[in-house]
Amino acid sequence: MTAITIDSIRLHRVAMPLVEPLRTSFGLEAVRPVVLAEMRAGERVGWGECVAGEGPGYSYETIGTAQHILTHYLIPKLVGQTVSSAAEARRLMAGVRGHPNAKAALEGAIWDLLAQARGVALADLLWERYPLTKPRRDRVLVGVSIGIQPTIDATLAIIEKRLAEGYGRIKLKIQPGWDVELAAAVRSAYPDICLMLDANSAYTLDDADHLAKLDRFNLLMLEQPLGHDDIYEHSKLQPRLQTPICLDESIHHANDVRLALELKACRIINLKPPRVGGLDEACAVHKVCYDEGVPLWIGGMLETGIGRAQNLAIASLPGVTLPSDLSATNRYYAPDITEPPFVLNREDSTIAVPSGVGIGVEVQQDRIATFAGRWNDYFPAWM
Ligand code: SMG
Ligand code: MG
Repeated sequence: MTAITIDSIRLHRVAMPLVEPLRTSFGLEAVRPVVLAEMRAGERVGWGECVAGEGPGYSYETIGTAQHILTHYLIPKLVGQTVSSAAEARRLMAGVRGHPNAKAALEGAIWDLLAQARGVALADLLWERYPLTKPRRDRVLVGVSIGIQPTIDATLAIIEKRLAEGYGRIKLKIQPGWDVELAAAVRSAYPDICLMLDANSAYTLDDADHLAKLDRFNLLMLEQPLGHDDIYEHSKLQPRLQTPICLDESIHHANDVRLALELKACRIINLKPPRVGGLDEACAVHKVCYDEGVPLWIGGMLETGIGRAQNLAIASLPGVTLPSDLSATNRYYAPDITEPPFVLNREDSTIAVPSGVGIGVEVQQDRIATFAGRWNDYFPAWM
């Protein structure tokens, strides 16, 4: 087994302005605060990304908690250690409860280093984690996520633009007051597109009859309608809907998937590696879905090229059967901090999985310096 010795870990804080801000039921993201982990092992450098937001809107983690936990608890546990698998690194970090986004940033850098040490692409290393009989893919099916807009006409205009770019699956963010009418307008303009909705926990079980009105729009799925940490009430909602429920926020590890399936709380799983604590647990979630034949896709957190390369690698696994929230670089950042940019293959709505060793993209240190210089303009409270 190839081992790496972690010599140093340095955090970089970058403020990344989004090309197109994303409004969800929990708030507006216009500039993403990103904490990057640069991990050195001998001559090699591995990179990881922390996706925690500025505030605790999507999950309880924030850029403040992530920096605190990384600096004072996680990094000291890893520096100087020799590991031959991400699972070993996880065991070293296990004394820290929770904080999956912070852990995932470090684990991502470890996977990058392990893949480099083996001389393979990250996607190949992930494929080897559990026995899988089917091969991995070289390109993955992707869709695009569209935030809450001021008007339905504005939404229709963005959908038009995204379809013209070649995206074959459209996801719309919804919230109470911005749901049935929106879906009806979009369906009447586009009767055949692959369409799904994401509520980011904006409803309660009392809204079940209202949510059932969405059934007539032939939606691919309805993502996380109820509580951000709930599985039980989703199991009460799913039988009242024809539309498949997909759980996002509520899934923190493979056993949450097992529980959700046992309770029939959903029919589809959204897997975000940072939400489950990193790529190792992400492989475990993938394995459950692969074995059980449960439809699975990879969610996005507006990652830079570092996190996106890692998400593409896991999206290449054979159990990922639905389009993932992995859009082209130009939908997020101009420029991004990695090269080359990810481009959409418009003929089949796919993006190529990086084939180089490690994460397979080149991190641009000069751009990190530029975006780090903008941190104080946007996030002065988080020095
Ligand atoms: O990375 O393309 C992307 C964003 C996809 O809509 C997206 N993610 O709940 O699934 C989700 C949201 C969370 C984004 S908040 C940063
Ligand atoms: Mg979601």
